[in-house]
Amino acid sequence: MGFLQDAPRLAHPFREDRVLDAWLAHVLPVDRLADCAPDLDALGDYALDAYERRQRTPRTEPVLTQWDAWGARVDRIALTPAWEDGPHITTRHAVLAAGHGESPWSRVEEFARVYLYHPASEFYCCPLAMTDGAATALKASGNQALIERALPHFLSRDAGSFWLSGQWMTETPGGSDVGRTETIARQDADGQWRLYGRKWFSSAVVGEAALALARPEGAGSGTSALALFYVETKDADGDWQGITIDRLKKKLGTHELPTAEVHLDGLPATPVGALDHGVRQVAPMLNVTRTWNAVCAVASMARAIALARDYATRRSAFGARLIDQPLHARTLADMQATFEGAFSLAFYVAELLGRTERGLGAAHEPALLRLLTPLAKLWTAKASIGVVSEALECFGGAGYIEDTGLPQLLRDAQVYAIWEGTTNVLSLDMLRALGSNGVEPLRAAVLELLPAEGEPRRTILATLDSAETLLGDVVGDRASLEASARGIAFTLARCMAAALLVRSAGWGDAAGDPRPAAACRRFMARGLDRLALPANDDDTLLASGSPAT
Ligand code: MFK
Repeated sequence: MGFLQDAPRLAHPFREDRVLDAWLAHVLPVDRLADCAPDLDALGDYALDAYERRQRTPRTEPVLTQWDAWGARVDRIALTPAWEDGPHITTRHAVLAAGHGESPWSRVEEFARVYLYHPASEFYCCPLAMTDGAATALKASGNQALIERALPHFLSRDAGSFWLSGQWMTETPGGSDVGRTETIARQDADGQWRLYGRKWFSSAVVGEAALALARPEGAGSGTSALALFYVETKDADGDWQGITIDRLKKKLGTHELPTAEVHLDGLPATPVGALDHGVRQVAPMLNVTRTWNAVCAVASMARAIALARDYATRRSAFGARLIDQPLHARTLADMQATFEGAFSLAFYVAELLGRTERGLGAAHEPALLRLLTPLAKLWTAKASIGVVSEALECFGGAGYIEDTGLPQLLRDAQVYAIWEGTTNVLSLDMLRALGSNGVEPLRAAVLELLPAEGEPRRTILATLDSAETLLGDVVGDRASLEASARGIAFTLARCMAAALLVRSAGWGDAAGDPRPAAACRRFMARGLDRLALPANDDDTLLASGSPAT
């Protein structure tokens, strides 16, 4: 046997993550950190074990069995081992329960757990996110009967009583345009609401409950006429009630996640609130799942970089280890700087969410949270795809080989930019969120984070000014405003991330660690301004696929 390449090894995801470590040390009081550290350490152990197990065992996927041997319709889904583990590991370490405690740090403590667990979860984090979102939306609804019925299950610390919830919105006519929902809600003779229709992407069909949008029979068209319903998927005997599973989706990635197409035929349903404005009622759920999306995107980046960094110390080419080669080191440094910016923004949103939910934030923080949630979601998703793709390249040909487990990272990362709203839909949501306050809440947050003078402050504020000027120029012309939205979104996200990196650089300097300041310098050196041109005729000309005339 000739030369054999050492495989990359994964460092302990909790004990050896300096970025998470520094953030926790600065945003959590000492006693809160001491309380949650054992859970974080255990989730890091779990992730490490799962990674090592994955190197030895072949992947499995969920399997749907629609009929039993005797012809009965059963719609049973066999899950992967990691999914079977999901309820046990997440309730034992209070992943969801942590987020719904009384303290302003609850969300910080929750999302640190999510970050560590996600890369091992095989996307069990997807229905977990929706369960968290459902708990949040039910609390916001004030529907006491549903809160008492569902929340003890959703937030349980015991796998035996834990329930997952879905978020059933997507239908064939409306993925983004949910206002085109065709599912009908009809009251039967006993006054029980029942749902009839087809949900086209159900990522938590194995869940015990769901929040579903439907149009009450006779209601008008469009978004405002939709109602939000709470449903339970099985009856008291454990049989599906008014649900058939048509098939599991074949997807680019997230293969372990049993995404289903389902038919609803008389599924009993309870209105969450008034029988209209269902999207408004489900919005707290969307904003929570979008925060999960951002944290999970960042977790995928962390995993890809950790493997690429380790591999760079084991692989030599042209007489030197990769890590000692200037261009490879620069590539890793760029990935790390992007990751640190994305981490800072995603976790700042978690900080804000915890404070705001408990009414403890500064006056500008609710509007800031509303604005930063779509920005964090859309920008971390795109950053994750870029960083994970670059990480695969760091392995050369091995990065393209299935049984290294690396290609799966890239396939899975692609989903972050699509589900929970595409980059463009989230950019338009940013316009909605800018509302009457514009960029002022973001400017206030940036000013709070930055020292009174210095180059980062000048650059960040000048870039914010440019974004504001462009917004002012296009605000009266809807086409130009929409065409500019993505560029404005990326620019605002980068400004906020840069200000947070300045804060981390200060923490690093105080601790004698020069790396956070280096990440800040590198991030800013890659520029903050991503402003695009206003809409112009070239968009229409170039987007058209018509034959040349
Ligand atoms: C491991 C990773 C974790 C994450 C996993 C999660 C996986 C989940 C898989 C899925 O379910 S993917 C499906 C997700 N689908 C979407 O995200 C839908 C994308 N479309 C949108 O986001 C649209 O913007 C939306 C359907 C929400 C609204 O479009 P419309 O029909 O143009 O609604 P409109 O009239 O602008 O808004 C209706 C109301 O909702 C308004 O309030 P009012 O009634 O008071 O005027 C809006 O202000 C409000 N609203 C909309 N988005 C909001 C919001 N309020 C707060 N926050 C928001 N984000």
